[in-house]
Amino acid sequence: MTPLHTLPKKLRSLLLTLSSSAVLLILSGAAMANPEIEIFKSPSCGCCTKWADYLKDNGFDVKLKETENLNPIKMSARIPAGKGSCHTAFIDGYVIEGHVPAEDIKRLLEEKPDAQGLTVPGMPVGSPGMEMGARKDAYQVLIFQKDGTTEVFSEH
Ligand SMILES: [Cu+2]
Repeated sequence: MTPLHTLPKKLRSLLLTLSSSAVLLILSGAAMANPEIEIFKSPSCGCCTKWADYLKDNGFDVKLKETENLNPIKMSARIPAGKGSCHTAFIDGYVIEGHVPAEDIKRLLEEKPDAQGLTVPGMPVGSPGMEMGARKDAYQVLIFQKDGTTEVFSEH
């Protein structure tokens, strides 16, 4: 290979420009990588695993954490009383509780509202990971604050 310093000056600066734009491309690729979501579930929870697989299929980088006792995690996540579900997840500083659709998580990450997170209380049949044949119950995604107040984020 020709040593760089023996190349004509113009060609040399062109090569340097090209390599620095390659570095920029790599860096912007990293910024656009799949968002990482950390999901806490009990080892026996099947619908939690189905929701995790659904998120993988929708472009999330899923890190599954299994624990027998989710209570301390739900406490620290400040899930509003009576509005909890089976699994608790964390993404980009937000809490995602229960069977929240991927589109709502993506909207949350885009809009970045001042909030603690999203929850789908209970486990509505027909929500992602809770598929049971053709049955699909209507449900709401709630956005909640640290103080436990909630508002409707979306309806499905
Ligand atoms: Cu569930």
